[in-house]
Amino acid sequence: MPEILILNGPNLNLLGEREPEIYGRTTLADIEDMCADTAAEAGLGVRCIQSNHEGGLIDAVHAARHSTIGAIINAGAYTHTSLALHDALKSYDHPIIEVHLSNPHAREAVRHHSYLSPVAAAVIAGAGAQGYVHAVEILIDHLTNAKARL
Ligand code: CA2
Repeated sequence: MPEILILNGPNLNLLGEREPEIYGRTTLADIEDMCADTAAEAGLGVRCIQSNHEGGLIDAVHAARHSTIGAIINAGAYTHTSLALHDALKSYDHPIIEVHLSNPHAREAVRHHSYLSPVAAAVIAGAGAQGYVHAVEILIDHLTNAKARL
């Protein structure tokens, strides 16, 4: 079964435990299950990886280059700092959907720039956990209609 990469960055393992007023009460395991259910409807599997380390995220992207067909990424705070993750994603030749639980543009100025957005086919922000499900749907649409869009 073809797989999509669901990649989550630093501190997102704490979802549901801390700061529910910003990030909601849904755990990362719940989000991964929701993504798996939506992907399965399209005959796709998911590979879910969370890392608190920049290099761990980069290694996950490299490992997925030839074994996944698209990616959903919430790089957490590395979104706003990591040129290295940007470079790794540039070498990933499949559609990427960037997701944020909150809307970084409605928060501090330091969160307004994303190193990921230039390499993303779409960005979803502020839709909470449901944003990941939308991201899977959008990724499936990109994979299905890629030829028609050219
Ligand atoms: O809104 C998002 O999804 C973010 O990517 C979350 C990052 C933040 O740095 C970005 O600006 C926007 C932070 C993730 C922290 O996750 C936590 C989860 C539970 C409790 C505490 C932090």
